[in-house]
Amino acid sequence: MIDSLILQQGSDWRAQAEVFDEIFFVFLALGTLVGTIVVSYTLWNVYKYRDDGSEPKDSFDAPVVGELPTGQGGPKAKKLFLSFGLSAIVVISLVVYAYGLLLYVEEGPETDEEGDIEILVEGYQFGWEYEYPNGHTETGEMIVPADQRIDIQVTSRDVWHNFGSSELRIKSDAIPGDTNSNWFSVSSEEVEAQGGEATFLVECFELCGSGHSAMKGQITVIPEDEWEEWYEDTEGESNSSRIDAPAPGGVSA
Ligand SMILES: [Cu+2]
Repeated sequence: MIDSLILQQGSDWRAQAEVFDEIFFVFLALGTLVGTIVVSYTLWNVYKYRDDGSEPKDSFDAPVVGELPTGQGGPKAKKLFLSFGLSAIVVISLVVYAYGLLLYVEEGPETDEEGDIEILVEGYQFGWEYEYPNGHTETGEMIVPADQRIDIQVTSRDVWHNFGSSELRIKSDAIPGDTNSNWFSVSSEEVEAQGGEATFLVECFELCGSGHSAMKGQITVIPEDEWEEWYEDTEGESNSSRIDAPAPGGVSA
């Protein structure tokens, strides 16, 4: 199920949403399994050691208050060792597994530097402005190609905002004078599935003023060749407009 979602670009390319969905699924499955075993074992013992009114057998080794169930050999110690060992294996495996995936989310997939697209995201009261490497700016809608790693540098020109898209599982603080890096990537399969243009809602996740709840934007993902055409056109535009006036906005230092 998860394999089919993996991006085609390279075998180790996975969108953040896929990684987080996998972590959620693994924790849910293991939690359900362990929970079922523990509850079943408890109920079985409740039944096995129920008070049926008869006298306790002499061989029954009842637990005593203050007794530590260790180091005495026999079945008790074995059981303790087994449950401790299993718990440790499960917990340590989960930590290593989840931490490895989170490191991947932090750093993002490998790219050849040429293909990297870095977009400056600047929040303001109340909207989002995107600046492309060629200086072109868009307001509200970020247009990006499919099958590419998109790097974003998030900042703000006034107060604290938070740039996020729930569907893409990305979220970054937008703080004046500071930039936060993040990345995302959408496969061409996803773009095709949404009819040649995949759209994702962008919202502000930091209460920033009276227009906060309306501070929405959109990430639009289109096929790579279409995007390149669009991007070349923007280059012409921004070059001519840059001569008339210096580019407004941009990242303030
Ligand atoms: Cu905001």
